[in-house]
Parts: sequence; C-alpha cells; structure tokens
Amino acid sequence: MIPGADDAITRDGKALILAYDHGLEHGPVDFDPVPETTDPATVFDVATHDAVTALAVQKGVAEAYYPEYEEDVTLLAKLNGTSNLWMGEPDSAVNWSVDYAAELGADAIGFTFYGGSNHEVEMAEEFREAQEAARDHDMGVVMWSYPRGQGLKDDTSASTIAYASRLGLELGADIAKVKYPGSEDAMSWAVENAGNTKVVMSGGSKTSDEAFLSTVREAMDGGADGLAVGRNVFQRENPEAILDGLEAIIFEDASVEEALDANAALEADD
Ligand code: FBP
Repeated sequence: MIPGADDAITRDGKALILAYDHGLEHGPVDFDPVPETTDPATVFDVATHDAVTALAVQKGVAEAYYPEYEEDVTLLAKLNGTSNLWMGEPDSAVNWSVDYAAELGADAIGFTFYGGSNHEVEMAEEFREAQEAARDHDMGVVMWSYPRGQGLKDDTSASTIAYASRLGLELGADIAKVKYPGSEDAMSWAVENAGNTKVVMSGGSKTSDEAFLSTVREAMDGGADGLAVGRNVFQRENPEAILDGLEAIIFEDASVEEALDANAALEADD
C-alpha cells in the first residue's frame, strides 16, 4: 500500500464503497427485491448520496452510465469478475485494463483475489500487473480478498479472514475488503494483520436495519475502516435511509441507536 493512494475513495480515511457488480457475479436474481435496480441508473442515483465514497462497477456498466454521473460519483473500476454460471474452481476473468479504467475516469481499481483457489497463482500474477499499472495512474487499489476453493473448510473463520486481510497487505492493496468474521475480536485480528492496509467489511446478504447497523458497528469497533456493500443497500426500498445510518456509524462514530435515529424510516428489531 502507498499512504494516500486511496484518498479519492475515502473520506477522513474511511470508505463506504457501494458495490454494484452483482449483475455479473450473481445475476439478475439480486435485482428481484427492488426490480428498479435492474437499471444501473437507479443505483448510480443512490451512489450520489454523500455517504458513498465510491461506486464499484464492471466495465460495461461504467462505459454506459458513468459519463452522466462523473461529476457526482467516484468510480471504482472492478476489473475482474465471474458469473454465477461458472461452476469451476473459484477464478475471475480480468475484464478490462487499468489503462481503459483510467480513460473512463476511474479513481481506483477493485480486484477479486481468491487465495486458496487452485487458480491462486495466476490470480496473484494478474493482481500484480493490475496493482502496478494502478500505481502508474495514481489509482487506489482495493482487493476483494475472498479466500475460497477446494482446500478451504470455512471461508469466514477468524483465521481465514485474518489471512485474507494479510494477503491484501502482502500483495500491495491499499484496502482489503473482507467478509465479516463474526465478532469484533476476529475483526480486530484481521485489522492487526493488515498493517497499514485498510480493512473494510463486505456487506453480505440483506438483513434487518438494526442487525446490519449492529454488524457494521461491531466491525468498526474492531478497527475496520468502513464498508463495501451492495445488497444491504440496493435491495432496500429506501437505500437513502440505510446510507444515513451507515454515514452516522462510519463517519460520525455513532452508536446503533443514534444511527437508527439518523433517518425516521430506519426500523429497530422488535
Ligand atoms: P454484498 O454487499 O452484496 O455482499 O456485495 C459485496 C460483493 O463483494 C460484491 O462486490 C460481489 O458481487 C459479491 O459480494 C460477491 O459475493 P460472493 O462472491 O460471496 O457471492
């Protein structure tokens, strides 16, 4: 990592990255809860919320929609990705070059790395190429660090997530995006292992307002530097409300109760 390389995609050193590469990674099923989100413009509009420090999308979506939003949205180019139709060992095709991402206006790149996959070696080499090209363009580097593959029994255990965040540091990411390891202590271990590389929590499948805000609060208490989230924002009827709550926790260090009060539409669990 290089100090300051992630400045364009952070605020006060913290990140709230909105991820919207699900049309590739999971397919249209992720748009079912809020069918309007099939239209990328809907999610670009959400990304104009003040809390969002960057929007992560794939090449085709960036090409087609970013020109209209470049004044209001910071682009994080998610360089690689694989569809849910792929049934092989975890792997991810590199779909655009760093040069082309820079041409389209990206301030940072995102790269999935499946440590532990039988394709780990090739993926590390592809990451190296992308990471060094990003340095040439002064772009930040975010690693989606998701250990998985035949040899991995539990891809969200504390030790696996600590290893995931460490891989971010070792391979040169400015930010490592990791799955939530289940507790503040486990997150703290992951953060410690990342050294100066920032660690952000990956959102996961949609939960209630209170449950999600509580998990984010725990991750922040464990030393995380923010969040990279997709479904827990865009699968809500009122994504602005949850972004208000997340903004309170991530940038204002609010409690869960204070975050729930940040927008009247947010609901506490019974
Ligand atoms: P969510 O917040 O919806 O979990 O999105 C984060 C993310 O990393 C996306 O960028 C990506 O599409 C998806 O999760 C991949 O998740 P998985 O590989 O675990 O299905």
